[in-house]
Amino acid sequence: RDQLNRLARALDDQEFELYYQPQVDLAQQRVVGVEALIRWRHPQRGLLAPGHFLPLLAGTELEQAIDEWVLETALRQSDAWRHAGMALPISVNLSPQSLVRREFLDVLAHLMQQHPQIGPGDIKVEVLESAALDDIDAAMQVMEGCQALGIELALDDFGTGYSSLSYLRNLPVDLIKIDRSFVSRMLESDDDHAIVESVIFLAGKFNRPVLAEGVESMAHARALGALGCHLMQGYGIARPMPAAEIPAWQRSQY
Ligand code: G
Ligand code: G
Ligand code: MN
Ligand code: NA
Repeated sequence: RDQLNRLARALDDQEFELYYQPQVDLAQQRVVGVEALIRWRHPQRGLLAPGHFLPLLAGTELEQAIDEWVLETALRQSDAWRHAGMALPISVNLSPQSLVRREFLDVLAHLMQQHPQIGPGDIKVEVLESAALDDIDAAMQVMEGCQALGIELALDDFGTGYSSLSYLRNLPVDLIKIDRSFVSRMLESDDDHAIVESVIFLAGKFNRPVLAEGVESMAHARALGALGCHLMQGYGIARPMPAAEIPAWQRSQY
């Protein structure tokens, strides 16, 4: 209770921030987008990662409010980067409950109306397969509603859930993200390497682009490139950073 009140106050007091982690296409040597990752700038404890506060919010109304805040902040950032001449698609993470709430589509449609410059593919939503599992009919409706609004869908943490294969067939996702746990271990573990290789193969069979997260070094990047996966994200490429640092980072790269 107390903790929830404190988090509600943090939202009111604008203590949350979005950091952005670049996603690149190493074959084409270009930045393809950024993933928005929430942080809490706590007045006493400093910058807190989501693991310190998101779990407290699971299933609450405050969690819905934070999803709205994340979307609104990302939409504003998208407008700002467009005005600065940068085309940089932004992926956002939403709570599992939003994915299965049909009312969430109204919120989303309203937000998109307020940002008419935002075009198809400028905003992506990352979906956890575990969230879709909660209520598959509702999830399908929300996902199709997103796509109707020009919002693309990425399947996050792919490979960690139970029904990955049937999801790949049924869910209308535009991109598959290989979970970082497999990618970060792929150089030491034959098993993890085999999982990464299989996911890349499978995504190809289903005609879905695939992005590897948790690319912690250039050795990881080369190993992925050898398997035909060129879309990547990870500490070996860039850490999540404040929006203001993205333009300089991009100039320093390509
Ligand atoms: O940024 P970090 O690596 O600490 O993120 C940890 C987890 O928190 C990741 O699984 C990520 O998907 C999740 N996460 C990060 N930002 C957000 C957000 O804005 N909303 C939600 N619901 N989850 C987020
Ligand atoms: O589950 P999701 O993909 O949304 O999680 C993103 C989280 O992963 C962020 O909190 C981000 O800080 C973290 N992350 C990003 N790149 C790397 C990496 O190369 N290694 C590790 N261990 N974590 C990473
Ligand atoms: Mn994610
Ligand atoms: Na992930």
